[in-house]
Amino acid sequence: MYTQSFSVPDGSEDAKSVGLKAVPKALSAQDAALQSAFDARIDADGRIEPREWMPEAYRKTLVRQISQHAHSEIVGMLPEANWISRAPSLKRKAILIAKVQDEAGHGLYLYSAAETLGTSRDQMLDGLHTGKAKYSSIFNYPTLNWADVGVVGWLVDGAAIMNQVPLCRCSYGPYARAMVRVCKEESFHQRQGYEALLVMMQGTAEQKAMVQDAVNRWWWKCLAMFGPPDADSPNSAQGMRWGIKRISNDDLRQKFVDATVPQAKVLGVTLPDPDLKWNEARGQHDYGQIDWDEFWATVNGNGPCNKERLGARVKAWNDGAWVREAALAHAKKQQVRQLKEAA
Ligand code: FAQ
Repeated sequence: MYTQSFSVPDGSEDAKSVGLKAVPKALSAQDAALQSAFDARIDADGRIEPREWMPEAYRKTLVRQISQHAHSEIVGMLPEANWISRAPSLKRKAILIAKVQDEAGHGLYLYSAAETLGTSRDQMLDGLHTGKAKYSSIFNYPTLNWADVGVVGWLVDGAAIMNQVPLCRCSYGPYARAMVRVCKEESFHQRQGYEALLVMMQGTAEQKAMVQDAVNRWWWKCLAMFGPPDADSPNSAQGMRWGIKRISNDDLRQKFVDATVPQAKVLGVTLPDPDLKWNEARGQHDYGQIDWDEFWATVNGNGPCNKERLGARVKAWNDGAWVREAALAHAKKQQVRQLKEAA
């Protein structure tokens, strides 16, 4: 019977229906040479550039991760943009406008980086708008008051930086280069959030309570942002092998906890975890259990704001149709004019 598996074409419906694993196609001599040159570059910690040969699975993984990252930046504008009109002063309004604008810029660099892999922006946006593509779980929670805006800056941007600094060393050149600028801007975002909270913590008892309440609501969601535990992370091993991911989900989460505990102390807030304590032997903090059921429910579309967020993005896309049509009509008109002038 084992011979049957060898005669089943790669990935065919027949194979799937009887539960057989697809048999990888043998590489041609030319592909084998390209593959070993690629592997050697990865092993030497080199960069892969858009026009160079790369395995299809590497390309696919990058499109998945970079487009999801871009979608996160774009959807991530929504919870904060809600507060632009309600920011407590002109200064805070100007800072928040700049931050939200930066997130839009990050989304655009990242879509451009993903486009170098041969996937169009329309394809990526279609994935977002039809709910097929993921974006970060964290943006499916509401920003209930002004303290939430500070906490998003401090903790959400703080977690984003922790995850993104290693991506500046990603093996794919355009992604790594985009991340350098993104990280510089995220660093400003994190500081502005922390500073806004420091000011509130010098205010009234009510203001202090607002900050503590916001920290209580966001802390666990930020820990989950780093993705599932390493043992349940299907993409990690290959992502690390390819030099896309440099530090694992759990190791980044631990670094974030260790960096944030002293910041919380300076701020004067408590992190809502009774199990959070310094472990002398490990030289790191122990922390409690993350609610992974809640995380997966949110990732799979059932968080508190998933429908609202996606609805807002689809509406923006539909409302912008006339701008895209006008830009295309203008470009066409210019092309015709240039052709006429050249004739
Ligand atoms: N939310 O096997 P792994 C920001 C999915 S930007 C939703 O571990 P991987 C800036 C994952 O996609 C924040 N889904 O996957 C800002 C995979 O599903 P798939 C975004 C998640 O790729 C701040 C499945 O679970 N940052 O905050 C999440 O090796 C403030 C299994 O997971 C990035 O995207 C999640 N949290 O590792 C903006 C950074 N975690 O695709 C505005 C780049 C996991 O197989 C305001 N991305 N999943 O169907 C990465 O580093 C990685 O993709 C991870 C996931 C670490 C997110």
